Amino acid sequence: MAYSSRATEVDAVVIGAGFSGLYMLHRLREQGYSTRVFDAAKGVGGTWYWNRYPGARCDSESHYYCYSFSDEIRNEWKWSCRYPAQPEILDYLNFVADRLDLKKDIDFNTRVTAGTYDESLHHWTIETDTGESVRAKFLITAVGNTSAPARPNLPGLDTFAGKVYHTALWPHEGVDFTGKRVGLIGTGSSGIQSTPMIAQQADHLTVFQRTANYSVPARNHALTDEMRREQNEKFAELRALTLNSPIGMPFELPEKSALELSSEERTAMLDKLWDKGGFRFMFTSFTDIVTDPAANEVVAGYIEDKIRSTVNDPAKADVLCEFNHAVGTKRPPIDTEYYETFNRDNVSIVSIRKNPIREVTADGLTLENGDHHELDAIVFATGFDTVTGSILKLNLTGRNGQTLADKWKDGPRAYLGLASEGFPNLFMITGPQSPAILVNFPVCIEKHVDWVIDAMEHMKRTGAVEMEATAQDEAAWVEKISADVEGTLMTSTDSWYMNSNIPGKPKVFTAYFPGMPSYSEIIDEVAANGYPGFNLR
Ligand code: N01
Repeated sequence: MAYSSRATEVDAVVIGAGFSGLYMLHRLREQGYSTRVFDAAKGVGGTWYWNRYPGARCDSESHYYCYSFSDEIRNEWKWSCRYPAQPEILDYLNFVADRLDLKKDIDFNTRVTAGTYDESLHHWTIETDTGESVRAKFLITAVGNTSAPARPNLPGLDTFAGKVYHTALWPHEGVDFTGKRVGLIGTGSSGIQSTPMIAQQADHLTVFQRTANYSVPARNHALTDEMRREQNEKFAELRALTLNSPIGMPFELPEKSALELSSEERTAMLDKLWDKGGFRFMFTSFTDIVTDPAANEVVAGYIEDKIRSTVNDPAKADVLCEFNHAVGTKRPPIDTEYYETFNRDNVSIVSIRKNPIREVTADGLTLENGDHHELDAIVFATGFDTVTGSILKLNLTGRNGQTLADKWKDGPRAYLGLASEGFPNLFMITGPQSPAILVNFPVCIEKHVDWVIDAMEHMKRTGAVEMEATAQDEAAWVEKISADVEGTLMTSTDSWYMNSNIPGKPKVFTAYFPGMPSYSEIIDEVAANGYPGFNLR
């Protein structure tokens, strides 16, 4: 089929132009598939397009939070620092899109509103909010896992006279909080990153905390030419470590249980990693943090001591240490001066765990016990309808008129985290029940995109027009997802990993837990053996 960015019949439609969608488009074009890409945003970037809140920066380090597929791109791009801020990552994705000339094939400002599979014609019909209807043999979702912002429905919010913001829908022109009394709700990664920045500007910042989090210092720093040269020279070695790592980061794996070491040895290990900063603290210290409650307590206790020695006011420290879950069972936040910020006179912390917000009034928030906080602005750092939210919003209907929403009403069902029975020729990049949310995203993205391309090429070679997961293999995969995480501490916490951050969502673990290397082995073997678990027709 001749390639046309305006064709209404194409080989593939890709939804999303972030890290996943851009690489997917590049590979599809390389293999000669006519493709259209839709994105609701005005530009590329996905999560990095929308999340422009003050302090937004990557928690993974720049030299591995990027594409690996092109030596040229890697050599041409220079990261400024260890953890780049959102504008720099957005610049990088624009650079990649321009370098590969991808933008001409992306329809921006266009939201996909529905997708329906026609089983007699073996194609998907994709509808958009611009009134277009496009037919495609393949539908590929590249919509991310944290891309449907969630805001609690607080009574009275519409009566609030001040400004209301959500971290994931931040105004592009920025916000000036000078002279304002700001209330920030939520202490996940977004709240923890934005707190120090808002505090520097606002007249007063009140952080409303439902769950105390365990944050570790990032220790961001500029990269010198020497550091960049070393990272480049060691690329092959670091890539090997990355591919061998459960979380897709070039870290040496931990070797010992926290309980095998003496108290002095444990502290020395944690001190070293605390000083180094970032995810290494959680992922390279001990083997058993999320499997053994005693090991978990060692790490949680260490962080609590750090918080208490950082925060001068013991009452504030008490609130910040009001832990109710095991460390590592929610996505670990990485911060820059988060706890230090509570030493400022213009910053307070309010626990809303047992004393929740009762209502919003014209001039602020009132808690259940009647305490009232006068505010000029409210910032929701309350996260997302994670993992399934953005996929379900696409209104997909598969064979026999079954909707994905109906099929997934008790939780996602996605064979290998890539496909779902009843929805032929639908592939989900970083889909539910893959390891994506527990892994450095670009690693999982590149693996998924390459796997999907191989599957499409296999279909081309064998003359198959339809590829669909079998109900039986999908059921076994869904069972495996739960079985793999059973007995760990991960299931003991309400978290977005457990699908339980949004009221009403079924509480199920949403990721493949054993890590990226074993997952890659499984999906590679499926490909090598002619795609068992799929019906190819
Ligand atoms: O969202 P979250 P996020 N009343 O869901 C609270 C990625 N990310 O945007 O824990 C009061 O983690 C909620 O409380 P609780 C990263 O993967 C990456 O911060 O549910 N509070 C929690 O404190 C991350 O994990 C980066 O009790 C309410 C907070 O809001 C994911 O995105 C940066 C509430 C939500 O935390 C999501 O992070 C930022 C309510 N009704 C994000 N509802 C980088 O790598 C929710 N909360 C840089």
